[in-house]
Amino acid sequence: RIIITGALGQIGTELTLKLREKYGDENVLPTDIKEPESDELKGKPFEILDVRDKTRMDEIVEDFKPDTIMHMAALLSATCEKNPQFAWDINMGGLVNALETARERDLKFFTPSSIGAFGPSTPKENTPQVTIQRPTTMYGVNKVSGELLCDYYHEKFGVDTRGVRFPGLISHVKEPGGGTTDYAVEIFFEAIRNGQYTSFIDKNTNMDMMYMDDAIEAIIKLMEADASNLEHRNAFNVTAMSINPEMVANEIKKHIPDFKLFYDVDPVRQGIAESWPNAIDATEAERQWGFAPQYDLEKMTVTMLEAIRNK
Ligand code: VAH
Repeated sequence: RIIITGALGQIGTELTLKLREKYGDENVLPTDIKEPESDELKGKPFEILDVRDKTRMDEIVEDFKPDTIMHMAALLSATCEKNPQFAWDINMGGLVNALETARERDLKFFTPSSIGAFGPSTPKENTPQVTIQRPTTMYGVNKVSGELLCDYYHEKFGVDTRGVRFPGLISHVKEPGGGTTDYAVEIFFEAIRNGQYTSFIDKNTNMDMMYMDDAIEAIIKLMEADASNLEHRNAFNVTAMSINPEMVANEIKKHIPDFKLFYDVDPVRQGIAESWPNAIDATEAERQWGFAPQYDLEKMTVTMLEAIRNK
């Protein structure tokens, strides 16, 4: 039985749908700070929860009696730079409450880290699983602190904590909000709606990305992996492709030949992007728990354009 925080977020939405399908509606309790709007989430078990409210978290967990908590509630990189103190409050306050709940009730624990946990002094190509992590964004400080705290809860209290460092995630069910990699989602929606897109990230900026189906599969695969195989825990490098705006535009043009890509670079998000790796190495995740993404840029583009057309 799984409780999810941040269940209305970009990952949380599809994670909820997939887990319900896999384990049954009655075994999955999505929570978030507001009621669901989409029909798919309405009418089934759901609870309002602000992850800063430990008392409420305890009440919900006492009632639902999960064996696993998937802590997805967090603010993304660009949002964190706008209000770093609030970001610390949500991202770290929420994480501590979720970890304490897992410790007190012996729950299995998942929370995502990010390529944002790396900084300018991290090797940019084939970024190793174990390497220097001195991020220069509040989001990155939250993510690297979160990784260390999750490892601490495992070593000190025996909590079964597991995590992945997600790249930019591309989805059409729920669009992201406040991320640096959001250009790679917006470009597909704009291509269908307007036949053009103005990118806030510059043309030769390479970042790791992954299609959402591969991200959800990775979470499930990691959580079902035999703990004795895990030499790392928080958090595994995972990625499916390293791309830049020009590469996405060229792939879109195979389907929409007149598509036009323009640039209006946002210095804040460009600065964040340039502090991150260009391409990380996911071989440890592949080796230790069988991580195997199915979508490359070509397949993701076909899938995104078709899904958005049908929306
Ligand atoms: C962000 N989508 O842009 C998130 C993610 C690696 C990027 O952490 O902040």
